[in-house]
Amino acid sequence: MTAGLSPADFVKRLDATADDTETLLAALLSDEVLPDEIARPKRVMEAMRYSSLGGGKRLRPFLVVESAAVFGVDRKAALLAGAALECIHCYSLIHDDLPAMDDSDLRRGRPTLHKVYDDATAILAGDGLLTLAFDIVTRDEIHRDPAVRLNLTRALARAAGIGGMVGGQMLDLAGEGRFGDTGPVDVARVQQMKTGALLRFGCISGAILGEASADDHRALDIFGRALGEAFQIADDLLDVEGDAATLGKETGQDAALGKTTFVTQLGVEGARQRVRDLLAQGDKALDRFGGRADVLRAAARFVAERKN
Ligand code: GRG
Repeated sequence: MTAGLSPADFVKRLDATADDTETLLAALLSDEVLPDEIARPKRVMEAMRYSSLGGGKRLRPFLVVESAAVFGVDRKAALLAGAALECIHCYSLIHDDLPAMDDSDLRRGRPTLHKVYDDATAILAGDGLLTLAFDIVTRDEIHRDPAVRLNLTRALARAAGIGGMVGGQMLDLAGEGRFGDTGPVDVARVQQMKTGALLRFGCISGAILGEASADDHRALDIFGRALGEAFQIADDLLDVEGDAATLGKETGQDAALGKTTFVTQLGVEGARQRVRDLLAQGDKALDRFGGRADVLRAAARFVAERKN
């Protein structure tokens, strides 16, 4: 763990942001109809709350809040941007669990949404969370300057969309051979898009909200990419070595699907070494921020060493 922040202090900070995010999401997902909305149907609202509340590490909101803290951004604004990012993350998990995608029964230690409701409700709950995210990032409370809100909105769209998470999911499905032989899988590229793009957004969002210099923005970009890859390698390692009860989802799924992962490519020891290299890369990028980036450094270690 990084000097200046004990593991216990890090967990306290992570938990505090998770609690604040939970409260905020509960308010954003209330049944109260907003101006220009017509009605919020009970079933879709309940489904959205089922998948967004009461679970998850809230790592992405934490990255938004802590990258924003580097630039002294108002915590309330950062939490709101973090809640938007978490909405997109939760939507991606709902859709990923559907029979047409990964067909998973368990998520965050509970039955998946389509098992509790049905496929149609799960698709609509995911769609609802995705669109709500874009409602949130355009709100005045995010930043007084509409140009900053626009930058944030565009960055979020690019992270979540065809050139980011959605595109990565498409490449991942193709890599499973679902659409015939589409050639060798570029694991690093798939994961950079599918999982890395949202994590990277979490790290650069602070620079956007803080109207950081181009060099500071670039440093967080490098850190965010390293953290994203480390997260995915840790995920691949957990699929091989993790414990289903701690993880809250089935393990061994990659092997069952015959998937190419960082672990199949690098081996377990090679994957661990790559994580160490990525942590060093991330630390180096953060050097310019000194102690202001201690929490981000600790976050990268948490991501690499996580057990769930
Ligand atoms: C359906 C468009 C679409 C995309 C799905 C991200 C994704 C793309 C699918 C998730 C599949 C998966 C389990 C990927 C591994 C990495 C990952 C996103 C793990 C879950 O993230 P955590 O560990 O989860 O941050 P919590 O529950 O803590 O929020």
